[in-house]
Amino acid sequence: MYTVIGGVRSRTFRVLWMLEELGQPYEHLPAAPRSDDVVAHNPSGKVPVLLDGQIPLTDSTAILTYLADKHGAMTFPAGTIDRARQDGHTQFLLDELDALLWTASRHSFILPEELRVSAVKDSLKWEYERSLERLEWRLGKGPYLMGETMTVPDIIAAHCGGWAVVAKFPQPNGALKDYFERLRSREAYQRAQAA
Ligand SMILES: N[C@@H](CCC(=O)N[C@@H](CS)C(=O)NCC(=O)O)C(=O)O
Repeated sequence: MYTVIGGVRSRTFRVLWMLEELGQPYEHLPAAPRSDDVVAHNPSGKVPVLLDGQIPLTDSTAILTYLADKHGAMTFPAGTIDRARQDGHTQFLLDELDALLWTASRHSFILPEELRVSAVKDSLKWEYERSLERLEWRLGKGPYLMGETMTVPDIIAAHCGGWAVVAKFPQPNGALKDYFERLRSREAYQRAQAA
């Protein structure tokens, strides 16, 4: 049995969505970052944490990859060219979407107030807009980043897209807007949100 620790309005959502896509049962403990329930399994206090039985796993991308490999879905097999391309999309998203959004969050409400530099958000938004152009190029004809098969990076992309709405970052048009809407309209996405 899996236990997912972390609130739905965090990167924990990625794990909940993946488990819904895989049709795997899980329990959800919506604990706040740095709370005792989180620190007990992850000394950094960060969420998500996935308990596979009693074993804690951390870091959303590692968890998604583990689940996809273990259940043989939402991924191409390790050691294939397709997997290398899939992992390239994942790394791009972490470097060029997730990192920008996370830096903006840190300068909004994570860092001690005296260390926050609000002005940095203008350059992050500018960079994010360029990242969206690159993502559209990577998507090509779609419907998913890896063509007909939905995989791990699609979950990260759609999560970052939703995060960008909350963070008031630039929003995509055209094919990329349709792509995000296609992912958000999935039943598994809706079920994860209801968590
Ligand atoms: N790379 C990690 C980042 C985890 C992370 O920073 N999570 C945030 C919530 S989305 C958190 O717990 N922040 C609390 C903190 O930084 O103290 C992942 O993808 O899981």
